[in-house]
Amino acid sequence: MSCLSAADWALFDAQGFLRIGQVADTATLEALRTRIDDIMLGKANVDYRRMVMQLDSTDGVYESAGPQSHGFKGATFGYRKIEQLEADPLFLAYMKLPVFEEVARRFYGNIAIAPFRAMFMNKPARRGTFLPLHQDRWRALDRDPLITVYTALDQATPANGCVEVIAGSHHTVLNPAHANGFLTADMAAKFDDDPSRVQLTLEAGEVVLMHNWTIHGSGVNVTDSPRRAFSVCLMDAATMSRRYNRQAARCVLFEARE
Ligand SMILES: O=C(O)CCC(=O)C(=O)O
Repeated sequence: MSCLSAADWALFDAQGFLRIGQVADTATLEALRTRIDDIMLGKANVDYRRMVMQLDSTDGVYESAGPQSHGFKGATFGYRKIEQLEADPLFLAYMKLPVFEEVARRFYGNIAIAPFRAMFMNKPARRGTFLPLHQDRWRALDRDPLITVYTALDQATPANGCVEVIAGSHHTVLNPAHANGFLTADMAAKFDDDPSRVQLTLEAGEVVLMHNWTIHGSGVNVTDSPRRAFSVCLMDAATMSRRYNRQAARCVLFEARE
């Protein structure tokens, strides 16, 4: 039986994003939060050499966040981003939930589907880095990943730097020349007072499906609690990286079906 209806998909197609509610039970959500905290503190039984870990900026400026590179960078809750969480069994089990396979197959059909990235995004308490408006696309890939499954691990609000999206912006790539889909400052300024700008205030555990071309960004966290999220971008497992001249996938999440 399908978890999502034709009406859900019609709304997704119109908006470029869709809230699908809570997917994990409370215990699973708490386990994911504990696991990511343990990973940040260096206490988790994971291969840290496989994980891309980036420290948050100290001034909120995107360009001054730490390098995005493999390996542990100290026991701190001050990480901005941790990638390759498919290497952690708990996060991997969550990514494999049937509802996410249904979502992935809606975009890719019965082929093998892989995570392009399985990423923790953090706005540490009283910290965070301003994330400028962008679309999730990478010129180095020979085809665009189409769908991201975004799970709020904590409640997300404007005060703690929730994601903002431009509804209906997913039909065109605005700045195809940029390697990572970022808008120019002039392009971004046009959306300052756009009525389609939506702040994604989310409950802890709430899941949002995002078309990869939906323009989005996020602010900083002025509260005393972290705003943690888990974002999984799914792609055709055959996607090639032109930079490395090999398949971009590190693993297959959903095998091709007969
Ligand atoms: O959580 C955030 O602040 C941004 C996440 C994001 O850009 C993404 O998941 O693609």
